Amino acid sequence: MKNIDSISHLQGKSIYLDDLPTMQGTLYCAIYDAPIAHAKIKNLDLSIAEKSEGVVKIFTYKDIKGANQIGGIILDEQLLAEDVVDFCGMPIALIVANTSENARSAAKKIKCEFEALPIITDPREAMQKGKLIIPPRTFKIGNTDDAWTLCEHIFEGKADTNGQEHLYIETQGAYAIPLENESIRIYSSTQGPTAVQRITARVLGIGMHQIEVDVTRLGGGFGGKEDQATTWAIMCALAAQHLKVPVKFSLDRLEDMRMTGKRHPYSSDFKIGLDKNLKIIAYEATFYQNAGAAADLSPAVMERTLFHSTNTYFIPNATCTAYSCKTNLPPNTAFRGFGGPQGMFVIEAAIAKAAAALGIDAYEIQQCNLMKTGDEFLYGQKVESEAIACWEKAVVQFELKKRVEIINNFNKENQLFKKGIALMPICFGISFTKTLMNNARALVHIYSDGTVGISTGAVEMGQGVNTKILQVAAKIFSLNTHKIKINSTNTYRIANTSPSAASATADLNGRATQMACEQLLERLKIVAAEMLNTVSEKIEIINEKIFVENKETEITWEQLILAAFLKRINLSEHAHYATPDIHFDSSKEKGHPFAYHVFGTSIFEVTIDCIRGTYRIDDVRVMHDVGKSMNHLIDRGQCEGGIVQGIGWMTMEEVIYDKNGKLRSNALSTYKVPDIYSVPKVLDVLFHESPTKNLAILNSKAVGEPPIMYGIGAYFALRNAILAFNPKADLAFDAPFTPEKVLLALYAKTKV
Ligand code: LUZ
Ligand code: MOS
Repeated sequence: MKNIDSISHLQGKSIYLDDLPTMQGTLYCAIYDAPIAHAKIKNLDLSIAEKSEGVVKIFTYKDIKGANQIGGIILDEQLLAEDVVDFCGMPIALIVANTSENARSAAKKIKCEFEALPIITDPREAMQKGKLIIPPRTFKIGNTDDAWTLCEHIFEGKADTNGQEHLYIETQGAYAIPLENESIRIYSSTQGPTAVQRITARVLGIGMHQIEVDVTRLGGGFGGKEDQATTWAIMCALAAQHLKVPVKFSLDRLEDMRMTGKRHPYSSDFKIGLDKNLKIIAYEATFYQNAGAAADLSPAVMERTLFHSTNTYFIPNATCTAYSCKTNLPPNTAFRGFGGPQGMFVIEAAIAKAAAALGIDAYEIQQCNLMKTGDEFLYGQKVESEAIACWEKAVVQFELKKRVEIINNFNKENQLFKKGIALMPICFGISFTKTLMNNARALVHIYSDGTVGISTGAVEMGQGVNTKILQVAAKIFSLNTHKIKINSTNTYRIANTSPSAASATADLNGRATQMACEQLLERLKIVAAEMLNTVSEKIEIINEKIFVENKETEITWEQLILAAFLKRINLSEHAHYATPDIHFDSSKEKGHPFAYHVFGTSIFEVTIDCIRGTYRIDDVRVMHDVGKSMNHLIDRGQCEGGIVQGIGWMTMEEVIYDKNGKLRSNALSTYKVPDIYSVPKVLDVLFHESPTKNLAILNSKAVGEPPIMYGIGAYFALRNAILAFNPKADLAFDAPFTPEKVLLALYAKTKV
């Protein structure tokens, strides 16, 4: 089945926030944001701006009736700065005017004096100065201190990854409409409607029941709208509360890039020990996460780094520690993978370092350390592993041996071009790491004409979740998909939602939908049995026809629904699903936090121009664990998109803040994202089918985040190509591998 949105997307008919018809009298926002990364606000002068054309009102924190506090996990972030700004782009004043243009031009007329304070942009410096968001955490298994003596080879090093701009095509935005009795309806481009509802209520000083958040779809989220869509929704709601008129705000691209947080950059240290058979005996890693100026989701992101710090390898002795470091950058936030990729890069760097020193290929180390079922992660969960199955299938079906031979021959014959190959196995835990978030609800109405309307907590952001939910209902009712509609995500219909995140949205909301539909179906079978003088166990509904003991009857779905309606049978159901059997004890840092894991192996081949440092990602081949895919097109799309986004993070996307905390890569002219030309010539995704014990929706495993981590293979393939040219080069692990860095590495000094 195709994505239900594909035709309307193609025709430009899909409705996004900015497509909503605006009501008469709507006003528009702009933000005056901090031009300096850390400073006391000495004198804020709004007088000229207030007289600017079209300006209705300029709000500061003084206008907030509730709390000036938007922190989600920790209450440490002001909506509008009071006395101090602590990152460039921090909102100070909200300008509301009759047009966006007038609001923005008034913002430029605000004058403010600042008294500069010291600026920290480096996480290690922040850690040394004691600036931490939360106390450090350590996950461990076995005893690394004792294990080093058992190791034949020990290697140490440092590995850094940079941030990543979400670059959702639809920028952040919201539209707030004041209703009677202080209620407000907010249309928001958010992954977390309940987060918007909860925190707007806090800032406005009203109850959550006064706030209706409605989301039709997003033009991309990637984590950037899990927490950080809230700010803009509150800005609109705050103005609507005071002015009693609808207020709208869509950030332009530069505002969005400047004011919102990104993927967390990490700087990390590692130490790895292997025995003579290349088994990893011991591993230590220390992660310094650059959280930015407030917690946002950083503690949870840091936690997932620890969960994924050993990737897909069984390591009997591992100790991993993470620090969430407070710096003067915009608060960094969720981004596809949620800290997992940052953790996985470091163990891959450790393996690459060991392989180079031992004069072998990294895949020899990777292969003999893959987890097998029953092996334990450093957080205590025993794995049901598809790691070896995916790896072996990839090696055979994609003919690794032959490819390595071709590449070796090419490198022997060519001086000015070099090829590199790398394998990247992945393992990603599915479930929110906060156990309490793993639940969802669905509301299913069957209307008296036999059509069906479904509401869930899932937000469609292009990932195809609505299509999957529709498939669930269509399958259970055996109903034509045209008779089913997935409605907007709305906090009046579905309450207390978890954000659409953690790759778990289709699992959680799909299971709730499945439960609601199954309850309705049971009820309908009783009605059908009465109509046909039989018992409900003998009834089946197939393609909108009622069957008794496999024999088709004259009764149609529509007739059955009408009959049920006339009998005053309840044709609506609301179901709640909570993932069973998951738990985590953070006092011991042990438990069983994930419903299951997703596995896979990718093979990357690249070619470098050794004169220019330019390169091509030639071929990418992936064996990806899908369980039993319920929608091949959507799952393939998620894999392809994730892989290209991962390649972008690892090779070309370079978020640059200067020492003063100013974003230099602040536009698409200075920040390069993958385009159609960056897509590898060959991008082969094959699906590996695996058992799932019914924790995935219809046994179709989660697919949203895992593929981004394949992209790490691009980094190591480039590294291998460089080493083919300059075998003794002393190379740092410092992603992204931009052409500049590749060029410098090709001619890097050799080790002494
Ligand atoms: N968001 C979250 C996530 O709040 N918790 C998680 O564990 C998570 N994992 C991945 C992506 N978003
Ligand atoms: Mo996400 S990083 O699943 O919002």
